[in-house]
Amino acid sequence: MVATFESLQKNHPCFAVGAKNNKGRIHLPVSPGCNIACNFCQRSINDVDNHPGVAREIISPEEAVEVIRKAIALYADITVAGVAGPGDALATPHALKTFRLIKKEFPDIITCMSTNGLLLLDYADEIADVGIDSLTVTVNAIDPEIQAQICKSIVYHGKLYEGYEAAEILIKNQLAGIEKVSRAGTNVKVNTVLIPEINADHVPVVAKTVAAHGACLFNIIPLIPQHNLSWCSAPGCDLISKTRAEAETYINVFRHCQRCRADAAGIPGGKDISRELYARPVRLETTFSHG
Ligand code: CLF
Ligand code: SF4
Repeated sequence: MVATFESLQKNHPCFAVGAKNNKGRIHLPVSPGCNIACNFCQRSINDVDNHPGVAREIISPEEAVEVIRKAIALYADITVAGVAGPGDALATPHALKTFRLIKKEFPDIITCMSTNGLLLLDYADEIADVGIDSLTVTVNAIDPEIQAQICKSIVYHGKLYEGYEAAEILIKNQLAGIEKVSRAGTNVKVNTVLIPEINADHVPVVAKTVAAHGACLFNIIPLIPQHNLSWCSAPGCDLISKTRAEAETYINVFRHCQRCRADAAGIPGGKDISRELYARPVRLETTFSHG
């Protein structure tokens, strides 16, 4: 039995509609690889950058169980165990394996997975079978012309697709996947990166469309201008507020996003305890991100 939307609003920090609920989450960096190439994504292994796609280390599903045990002992308010990268949670099998172990060891903790949605339709049945409570799908556009400016390419079932063709496949799979997992009872939140020069006017249409496909919550994430989108601007408060208000006519809107690292731990925006849980980085930087 997965958690209800009402219980997530009280117990999941990223489902608090309205005031913060001051619950904590532990991110488990078990997913190193990605199957798409977002133009804003800057992935790396380090302990200083404070944005999605960054972790101190990559851990195994078995190590993740021990990290949760330690995190709960250190910090009683952790209610959610999530996988948010540093790559895509469905691009490698480690996240689903981790959640199966978590369900056995910690049946009361809320399980949360974040994905770009390329493989969501393929894994919808397994996600339902594992009993993941909340799923975040990052949907940055539902128009392939716009999406093609945000994501350069995808690798789907072993084949590389670029530009418009890649965007069409990604959007189709995201929407069909959201519909399928929502129907199966999983709570779906959609994250949309707000990019003033590319999708600002389009974000309300994304909100309307994902709501029609079953998503229950929408989170607008301001762009961090980096990598191939370093030429774009970070949206200002006025644009963020206006876009959130427009989106809210279609779907509940989450307003407390902290653009977390893939190894974040504690209450989002509060004291982070990840330094006490993860080792210092040992691997070299690569390019690439998530929320
Ligand atoms: Fe982590 Fe994401 Fe789950 Fe939350 S974060 S996988 S839904 S438990 Fe939350 Fe962090 Fe924003 Fe993500 S504040 S970046 S929305
Ligand atoms: Fe992959 Fe996420 Fe980076 Fe996009 S933002 S390339 S989905 S890791």
